[in-house]
Order: sequence, then structure tokens, then C-alpha cells
Amino acid sequence: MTRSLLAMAPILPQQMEELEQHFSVIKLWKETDPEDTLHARSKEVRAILSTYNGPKISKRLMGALPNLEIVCQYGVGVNNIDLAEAERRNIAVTYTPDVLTDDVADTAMGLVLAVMRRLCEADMFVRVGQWTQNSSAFPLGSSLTRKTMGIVGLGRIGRAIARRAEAFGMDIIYFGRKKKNDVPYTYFDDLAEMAAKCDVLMLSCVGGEETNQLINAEILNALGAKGVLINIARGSVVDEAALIEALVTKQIAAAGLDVYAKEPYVPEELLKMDNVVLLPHIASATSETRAVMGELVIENLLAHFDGRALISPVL
Ligand code: 8YV
Repeated sequence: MTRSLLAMAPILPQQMEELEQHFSVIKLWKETDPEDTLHARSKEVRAILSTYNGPKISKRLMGALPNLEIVCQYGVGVNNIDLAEAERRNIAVTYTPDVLTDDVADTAMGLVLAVMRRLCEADMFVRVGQWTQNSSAFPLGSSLTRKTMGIVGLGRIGRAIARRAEAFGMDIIYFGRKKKNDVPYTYFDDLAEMAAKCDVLMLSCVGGEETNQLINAEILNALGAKGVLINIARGSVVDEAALIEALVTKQIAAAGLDVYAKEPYVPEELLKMDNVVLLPHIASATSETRAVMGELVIENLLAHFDGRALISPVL
């Protein structure tokens, strides 16, 4: 039987070519009738290449693929995969942790700088000729030094952000499932309490049910009128309507977002605000990192089909 890989979204072209040397690759996003293709080729699919923004790897989808053995996520967040169902079916799941940590943390700090020092607004000020026409100076930004960053989720990425923020002279506090004994930062088991203590609330936690709309009106209110929200985690972590309301009513000062509730849709209200910086989910988007993420996907697939241990299993 043909050994097919069901690819939910594209990866770098040269890596797609490499995959095609080992598998018959079904490029689902290119199919005119994906349902029909899935139905016709369901028995030959042994592996899935998934991404956070492709179709969900649901119980229903896995149920339609009787010979599915492995799901390889091109990314670190795996909230698009029904892990419980994969475990029940004994389907292996891999992901790409570590290799993207530094780039994601860099993007997080980029957003902090862009928002607090108003870099995007300042760029526009120059481009539209306001600097030469307008004798009034560009409005002042806020220092990072001596400010407090409260990190929600001190995992690999949260820690990498903390190290960078420390280098910028910021104090670090954090909230998460449990206290970590190997960090010098103050732990909060109450998110509202931490939000009230920080200038920058940085979201670097997992997505999915357990963090769904964790950042609601109460937390934003606690963050306060000088507070800045940065989200490089998942859009689902924030109640977007509450965020818009908090920004409109100046309950919080500003926000920097790489992720949204319904990507690639970004609410109209946010597009009109000059105190928000909006990125199109690019935290891991460098040629270097995307290349290693793709390599890790391929290595995991080959390891599985060669009967070797997986390199980065989730389950
Ligand atoms: C995407 C991400 O994987 O790793 C994650 O969880 O959200 C991103 O790095 C990347 O955009 C490729 O789809």
C-alpha cells in the first residue's frame, strides 16, 4: 500500500521535496475538495504533518484514518491536536520545542520595545513627513528599565523572555500552574494579584482549554491604566472583546499582539488603535528556525518509520 503523509499546510519548499522522497504527500490545502480526497485516500494515510493554523487534528479526522500512526506538529503549541484521542488510539505525536524558543522570545521583546517606545508610531511619524512639518516632538514613550514584567507561563519560552527582559533591566515575576524552584523570580498563584503588580503582562503559556480566556476584564482591570499586555502565546488565552474594551476605555495603556482569537482575522477596532502593535503570528518566522523546525519534523517521521526512538515526542 502507498505510504502517504497528509500535510495540512505547507512547510519550506526544499523540505516538502525531502518529504516527497519518502512519502506520497497529500497537500490538503491544495485540494479542491479536501473531504473527497480524505475519503478516497483515507486508508493509505500513515502520518500527518500538522500546523496550528491548519485543520484541527480532531477525533473525527483521526477516526477517518484507520492506518494513522503518527502526527508531527510543525510548531511547539499542540492545542490543535486531540491528544487524548491520539493516546487512546496509540498514535504518536511529535512537536518542535526548543528550536524556536530564542526567536519567539526575541519577538516578545520586540513587541515590548515596539509598544513601550512607540517604535511603529515613530516610524510612521517619519514616513508621513510629520518630523519635518511638525515642530512638536514625537510623544514620549516609557522606559523598560526598572519596570516589572509579569510572565504568564514560565516554560521554555517564558524563561527565555525572562532572561532577555532581565538584560533590559526589568524585574521578573511570574504566574503558572506551579512554583519553579530553579528560578530567582517571585511566584504568584493568583493571576489578578500578579497583574496588579506588573507593568508588562507577558503571555507565554500554552493554549487550549486550561488557559481559555484566562485574561479577562478582571485581569485587565488589575493590570491597570499604565499596564501593557503582550501576547505571543495563543489568541484563545485572551478575551478579545474585553481587551478591546480595556484599550478603548484606557483601562490598560497598550498591547502588543502576535496572536488572535480567529487568525488571520484581526478585529477592526484593534486595526484603528495606535496604542497597539499587531504582528501576523510571526514569532517563530525566521528562515533559520523554520528550517530547523522542518528538519525536526522530518527526523521524527523517519525515526518512526525506521523503528527508532522519536526525537521530540509529545506523548
Ligand atoms: C507555528 C506556533 O508553529 O510553534 C507554535 O506553536 O504557533 C508557530 O511557531 C508556526 O507559525 C508554523 O505554523
